[in-house]
Amino acid sequence: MFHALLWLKQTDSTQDRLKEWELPYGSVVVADTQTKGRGRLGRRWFSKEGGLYLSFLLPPKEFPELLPLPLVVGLGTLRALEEASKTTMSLKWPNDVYAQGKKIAGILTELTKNKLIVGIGVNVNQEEFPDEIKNKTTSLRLVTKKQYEKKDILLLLLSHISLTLRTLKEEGFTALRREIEEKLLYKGKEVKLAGGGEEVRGVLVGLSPRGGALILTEGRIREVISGEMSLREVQAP
Ligand code: BTX
Repeated sequence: MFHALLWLKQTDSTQDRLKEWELPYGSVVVADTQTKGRGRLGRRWFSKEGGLYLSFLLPPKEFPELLPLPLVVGLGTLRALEEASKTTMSLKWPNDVYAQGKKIAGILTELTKNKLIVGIGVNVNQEEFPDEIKNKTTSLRLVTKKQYEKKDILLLLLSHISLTLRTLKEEGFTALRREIEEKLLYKGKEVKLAGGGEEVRGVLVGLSPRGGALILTEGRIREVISGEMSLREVQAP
């Protein structure tokens, strides 16, 4: 699935390198630091030395369903990070990996006319984060007290992600749904999904066959499919 690798010292955003450069499908761009790393909806992704920042290019025709994509790439990322750290982690719908209740990796998917670009930011060796995120962020180093070779983490990520993407392409999301549900952060908990002027509050019961979040609210199950909505746990008063 992955054929070529470009490893840059610094760039604006690895997403934009794949957007602007005409590289073949399967190309991977990695950077040691990014000056304009981004998350969803124009949010910032802190991309200092020590983290792993990568994007890869997929043929959009082979992955027509965008909703499950970050979850499926997230599952590959989670399997790789669990193997590297020998700890268990969770997936937060729709696009983050959590370790010890804190964000350790995030996935961003962007689609242009003929390019499907998937970006992953993984906190690997960082020991500190900016004030605004430090209480809700962690890294492999903080979790295990060990230092990692980013090259080893990259190879683990690419091998696990090519497996989960192949399963998605050949068997569909339903083949991965149970495993993702088992890893789902806040499953069975009271949550709030907010965004785009809408808010849904209820118990997160699982995932729909197309990758939506299923929320039990006012006695019925609602499927939330907007990847623009952010999930939060509602703390008991
Ligand atoms: P997201 O929109 O779900 O999460 C962004 C939010 O995460 C930010 O608003 C902030 O609260 C928090 N955050 C920012 N930086 C970090 C960090 N280093 N660790 C943990 N939390 C953080 C998630 O978006 C998708 C992120 C993808 C990043 C990759 S890096 C390679 C590629 N290039 C690029 O510009 N983006 C992607």
